[in-house]
Amino acid sequence: MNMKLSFRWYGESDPVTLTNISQIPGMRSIVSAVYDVKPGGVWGEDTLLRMKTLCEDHGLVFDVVESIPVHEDIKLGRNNVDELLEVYCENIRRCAKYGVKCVTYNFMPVFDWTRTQLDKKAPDGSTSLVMYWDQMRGLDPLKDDIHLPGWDASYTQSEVRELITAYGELGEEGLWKNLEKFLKKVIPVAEECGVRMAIHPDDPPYPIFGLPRIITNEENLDRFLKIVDSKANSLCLCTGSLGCAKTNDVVKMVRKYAEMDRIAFMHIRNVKIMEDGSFEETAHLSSCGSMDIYEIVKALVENGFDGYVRPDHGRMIWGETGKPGYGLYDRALGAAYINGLFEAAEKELKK
Ligand code: DNO
Repeated sequence: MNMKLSFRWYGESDPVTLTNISQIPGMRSIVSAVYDVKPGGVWGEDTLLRMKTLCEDHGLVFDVVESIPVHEDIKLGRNNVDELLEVYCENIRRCAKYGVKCVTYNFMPVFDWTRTQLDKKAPDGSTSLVMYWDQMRGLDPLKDDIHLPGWDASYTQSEVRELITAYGELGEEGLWKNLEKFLKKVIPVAEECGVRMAIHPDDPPYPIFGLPRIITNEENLDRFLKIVDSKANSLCLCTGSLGCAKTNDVVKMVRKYAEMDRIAFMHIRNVKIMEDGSFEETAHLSSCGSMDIYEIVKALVENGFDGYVRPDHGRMIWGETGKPGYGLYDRALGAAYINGLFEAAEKELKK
């Protein structure tokens, strides 16, 4: 198989061990990060070396980073942006020095992914992450003291308000401008050290609480890729994130960007979109949600995709407890399914 199968690992405190991961058939790469340094700080080389060695000891390769977080002041274009960009570039160089080939990041204001519940029980007793509009509507972070699950708890409510106001003033075009500045500084460094930067789409791909969101649809992905026309400026195409907007044709997008060789990393997972646009994360199988995962894999295979793939969020099953979306069992089932689809699609293509 050309694609490189990978698994996200949250480091030594992750209840999922490297031994667990190495026993998943076909597993090659570890996707991880340095977790003890805040955004804007320089990553320790000792930590990177330790991760590389630990992975090698388990027959795995630590070659994907998810994420080097982009400091809010870079996204907001504040005074210290040049200094922060220097640090960002230094972190890319350091990752490359220890074998990293792909770095994921996102350009979402304030919050990474947004859900209203992380443990919604399905009839079979499994739990998963969901976003229900009737739980979202009426919430106003400028007025209410809200804490949605998964949000960075290190912000105080007044810091969140200050950030939301600043992004409101910046608007979408302002955010594009700051993204452009980021890319023009960072991509040449990535090119130089053989790293592909892979932007993660906004999750979900539409505005939340009036915050600008720009990595959301085909038109905007085209615009993004044109800012710096280089393989080092690529996508982390997350099927579940793009897929929860009904207007996104994910298969078409995968086909198009794989053909252009601008997908460095695939996050493969399924979501079930409801009537009102709410969504539930489901098992990976096509029949469990709204995505046609086989068509997605075929689009990759038919375009010679040789980048990284990881099963994304799994449900919690078989009594497992741990980080929502990142347990072992359901992601391992996802990996097995993905392996099967790739084998089938590759054999089909050779016929
Ligand atoms: C969610 C992940 C995201 C992703 C970041 C990349 O589980 O896919 O948190 O890691 O958006 O920067």
